[in-house]
Amino acid sequence: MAETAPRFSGPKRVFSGVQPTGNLHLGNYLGAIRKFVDLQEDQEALYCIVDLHAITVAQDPEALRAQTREIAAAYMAAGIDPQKAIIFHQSAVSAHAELAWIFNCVARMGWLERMTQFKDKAGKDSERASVGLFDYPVLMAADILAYKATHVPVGEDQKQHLELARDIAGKFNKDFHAEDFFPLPEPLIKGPGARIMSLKDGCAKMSKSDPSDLSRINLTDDAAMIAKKIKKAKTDAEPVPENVEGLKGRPEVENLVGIYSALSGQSVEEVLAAYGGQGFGVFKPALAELAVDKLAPISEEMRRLQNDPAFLESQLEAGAEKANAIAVPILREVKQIVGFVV
Ligand code: AQP
Repeated sequence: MAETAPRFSGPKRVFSGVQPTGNLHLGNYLGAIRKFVDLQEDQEALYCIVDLHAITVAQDPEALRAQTREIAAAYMAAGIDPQKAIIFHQSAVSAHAELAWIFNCVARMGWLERMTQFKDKAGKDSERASVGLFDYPVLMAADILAYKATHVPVGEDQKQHLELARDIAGKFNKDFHAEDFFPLPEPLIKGPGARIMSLKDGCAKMSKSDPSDLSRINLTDDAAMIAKKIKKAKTDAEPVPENVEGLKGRPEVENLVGIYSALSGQSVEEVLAAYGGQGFGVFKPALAELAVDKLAPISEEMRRLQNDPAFLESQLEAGAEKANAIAVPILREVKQIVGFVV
């Protein structure tokens, strides 16, 4: 479905977001936030805290506000510099919701019915899921295209939603004879950490909503908790394999080796060369030490920043002003193209 040859001639611009739904974990960090930090250096980048997405499932209002500040703290603690990248919360820029409505009238029901994340999240009781949860990918397309963003760093789980955003952009351009008005945004998924799995089940992704806290490493976990979770992580009776072939059929082991690789910057082959043939009694403590080494400075800085909610909110407000300055003129053009009186 997605068109492949973007001829969009606007600037390269990065957009991505994280939901303020609590339990920010290692998968969110390695799959998304860490990439955000690298990308802020070379081009304009907007990093959103997608609170409109968060309310597609029930949220406690006070917790939602605190979690929004928590993501802002995590962004900055991980190394996103608000002087280089725009950090803001989605509900502060009304263009997201306005453009989503217009895109609702562009996207087709059949496209949304194919989205696997809705099926996973709504489960068997999809009749009782919110309309917002079903419509989530359309809002995501609006998030990206409200800024004519060209590149979107996300984890593997968002691939299908990105394809839908490309389809919506392409259909809008075609339906309104506005050739190349919207770019067809490129997903930036590849690289270590694109799909971190649960510590309890190597076939399920590490997730905020997993009822077992032992399934994930939270960015707020202290050193003792990280060590405990890695010690209790599911493995098998065999030692660490000596080559990549030996990871086949051992998803939990593959996940732990992948986490070591993503955190250390070593290739999987290098990790296996160092630990192949050794038991998990050796590998797990080494992984725990590495994880603590990389994550402790982030969680410490997050705690420090979270003690100053006024500072975090002032950063979000300043970011929202910059985001609005980009989105408002784009939305005005969209309204003109669609035929609204502007
Ligand atoms: N396990 C993961 N491995 C790699 N990347 C991941 N991401 C999420 N889980 C993994 C990426 O993190 C970014 C922010 O995700 P989100 O907050 O929008 O929510 P999500 O994708 O729904 O992630 P969760 O944490 O798993 O939440 P629940 O439990 O609600 O489904 C995205 O770029 C995502 O790809």
